[in-house]
Amino acid sequence: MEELASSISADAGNTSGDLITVGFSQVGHESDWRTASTNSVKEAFSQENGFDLQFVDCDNDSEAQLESVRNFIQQQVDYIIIDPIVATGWDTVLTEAQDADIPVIVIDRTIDDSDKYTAWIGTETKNEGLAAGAWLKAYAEAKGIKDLNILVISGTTGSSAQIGRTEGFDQYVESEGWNKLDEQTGDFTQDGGQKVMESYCKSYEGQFNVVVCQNDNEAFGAVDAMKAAGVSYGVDGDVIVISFDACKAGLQMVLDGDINADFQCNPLQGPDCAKIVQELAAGQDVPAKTYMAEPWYAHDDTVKSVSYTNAAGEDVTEDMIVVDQSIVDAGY
Ligand code: GZL
Repeated sequence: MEELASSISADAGNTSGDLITVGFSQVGHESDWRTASTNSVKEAFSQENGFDLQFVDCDNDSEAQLESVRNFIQQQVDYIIIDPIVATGWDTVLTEAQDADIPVIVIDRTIDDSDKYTAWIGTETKNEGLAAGAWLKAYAEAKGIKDLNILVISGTTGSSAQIGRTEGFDQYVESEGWNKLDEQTGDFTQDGGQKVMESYCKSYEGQFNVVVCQNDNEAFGAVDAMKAAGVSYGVDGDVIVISFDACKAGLQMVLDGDINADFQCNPLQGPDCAKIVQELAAGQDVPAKTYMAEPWYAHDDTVKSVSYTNAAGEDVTEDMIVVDQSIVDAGY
């Protein structure tokens, strides 16, 4: 098991007794989004803010992640933060943490087979998929595109982000009768996106006019593969490109017209998570769920807003924000 561990606790001489010790089990380092997520937690859980953070990068390895949580339990940390690589297989180790009286906070992705944790902070990824489907429907209508032949490069299989985005987008595939030619995982990485798109360009040459990448790093790779294969894409091309995350580099590609629309997933859970830990340490009640705000971006205003029924069953209408340089510069 390859575990990249780094303790950023205070240097040796520190009397950590006056610091709250927190173990953070992070998915890995697969994307720009993940880097922003890690930095957000490390900055919020600094020694200056009263924390001794033990950080483990689980390198997208679920076994390593379960072991990192067990190690935190053995170290008797005060709190455990988990961003779960996959949504299932958690109840046993969460029971062990509960038995050890260590509160667990889940950030970003969800755990779907256990409720033995104190709080969750993240985003509703099904809404991201629904908003993308609603945007594509409106965009195709506005452009007079009758037939949509769609290729999907999905995220890490079994992660709540992959499950949610697929579930939401597929609701439109079904209801609109779109032709989804294929869906293969790119594991949320640029290399994964490139490899899948290279294969798609061979297997589906001339048959597709939409590519949905479930994060920006996959889109970076997919665009490189289409360029190499002589396939035109983006606002002036034959293939519509949809992405998720809306990190800085992704927003730049939206501004440049290489990505048509990008649905943000907010990675900056650090401050909210630190606030929850401090409230727990002070014996206060904390919200069980905290949802992060997430805007939707597009290259232009062909579609000014998207209307859909969200994961909570509410009919919503949300603006599409046209990207300009100031938005890119302010990106994470
Ligand atoms: C989303 C997050 C995903 C991002 C990817 O909630 O877990 O993992 O979309 C990241 O960029 O790798």
